[in-house]
Amino acid sequence: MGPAVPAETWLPAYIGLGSNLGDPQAQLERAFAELAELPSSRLVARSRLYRSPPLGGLSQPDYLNAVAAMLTRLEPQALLDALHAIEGAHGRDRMKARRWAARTLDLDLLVYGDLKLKSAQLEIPHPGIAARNFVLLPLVEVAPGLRIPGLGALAELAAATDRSAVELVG
Ligand code: A4P
Ligand code: MG
Repeated sequence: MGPAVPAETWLPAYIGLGSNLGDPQAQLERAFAELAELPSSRLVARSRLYRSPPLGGLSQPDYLNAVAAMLTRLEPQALLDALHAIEGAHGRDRMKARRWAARTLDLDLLVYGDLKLKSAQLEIPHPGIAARNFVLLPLVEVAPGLRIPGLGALAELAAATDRSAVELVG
């Protein structure tokens, strides 16, 4: 008998995309195409694009944000490494950039299956989700029934979030 065929465990993962430099709309379009090419992964759905002023009151251009729904067989750290590689291909230099500085492309791993994880490299769910309308609105678009580990029903969080500063771009 040959070796046992490993069970195919495809898990849903949600990626937050953000850009406020170098033609953000083009950056996000390219990032979606690159996410669709990730190994052992499928791009299942993509949200529309949302424009909002920078969080944190820094003087920098407005952001465009979106969310990608994936199915993946990659482990969380391997998926994050792949996201960092895509960021790098968009000219983002993590060594030089200051935290919360303007960026050509930021990819955050928002949710990975039912996983709750907190290590030095990776926190899942991403700690910013509940406080960020520019994450909640595109996320609920692609995953209206999602329950976020530790946070509960996404639809309730999205319904309660302030929409005033977020503009749907399309
Ligand atoms: N890291 C840990 N957990 C995760 C995760 N779940 N997903 C670590 C992605 N990365 C995670 O991230 C810093 C470190 O977080 C990484 O080394 C990774 O191992 P980073 O992307 O290098 O730094 P950053 O993005 O500058 O910091 P941070 O805290 O991730 O900032 P955010 O939360 O990404 O915020 N305003 C608007 N309107 N829209 C935005 O998208 N984004 C930011 C950046 C600020 N203001 C914004 C927006
Ligand atoms: Mg980030």
